[in-house]
Amino acid sequence: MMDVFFMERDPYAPIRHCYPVEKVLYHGKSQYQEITVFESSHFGRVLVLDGVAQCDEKYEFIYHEFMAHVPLYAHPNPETVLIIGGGDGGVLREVLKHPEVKRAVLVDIDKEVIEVSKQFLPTMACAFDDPRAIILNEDGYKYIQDYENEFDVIIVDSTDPVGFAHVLTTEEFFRYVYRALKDDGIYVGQTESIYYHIEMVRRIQKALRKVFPIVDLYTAVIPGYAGYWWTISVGSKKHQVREPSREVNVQTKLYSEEMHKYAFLPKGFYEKILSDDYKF
Ligand code: AG3
Repeated sequence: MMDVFFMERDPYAPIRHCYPVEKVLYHGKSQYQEITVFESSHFGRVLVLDGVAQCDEKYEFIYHEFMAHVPLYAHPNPETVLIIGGGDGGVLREVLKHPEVKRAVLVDIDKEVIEVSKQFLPTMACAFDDPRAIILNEDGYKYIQDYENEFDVIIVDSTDPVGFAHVLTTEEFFRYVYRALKDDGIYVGQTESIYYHIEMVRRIQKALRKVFPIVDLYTAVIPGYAGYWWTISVGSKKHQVREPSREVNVQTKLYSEEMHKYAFLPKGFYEKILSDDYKF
């Protein structure tokens, strides 16, 4: 038997992950990107967009739990949540675990990612039919420009900031996010790894600091993403974000009150790595 591997193409990482492929379940091209789902022995099913692994069945819970529960627990009463991207449904599943959430709008530009996820990644794409979910296939950058004082939490679960996702990490976009949030709203977005993508982390953090009074950075170790030590950036209008503001009671595998606090970088180290002079 021949061993078949998939080599991913993270555009910025100096290394490429190779996944053993048992079976390709889907491969197609949408209007926006190439979409692949394959089965891999250790990881289960892996979703790949334009050659970059987005999530795998084994470890997706780490990323999705931290993307959703950190802002939702930092907020005292998150009723209205906007997810930009997130077409696999993983963040939506976690967001809707909060009974406080009355409405979760998911805006993913690519309908086919949602369709493929529903068909091949049912453990992630399991909340699309929740009556509180509103699913739109629109450009998130344009969508957000129509809203003011609307959302308690905005989560940007995008692909890497290259190509059409780049605009979702710019100061202009963060100004729209700020306006679309209520006056105590919280934004989070995935912002790449500390080791391999530090220049991107710095650029995005600087842009956020021009817009939000409270900016922070937390991390989670994601085995499927090159660089592993993955960052999530926060912009908050009013609330501190380093600790949950309510009792943690949703069912999770890794997220907890303790892990929420642990996820944030010590303040001294955080400031140090944001300086352009700091080299690993
Ligand atoms: N979205 C962010 C994935 C980033 C992966 N980047 C990389 N491996 N270079 C994930 C979507 C999951 N809902």
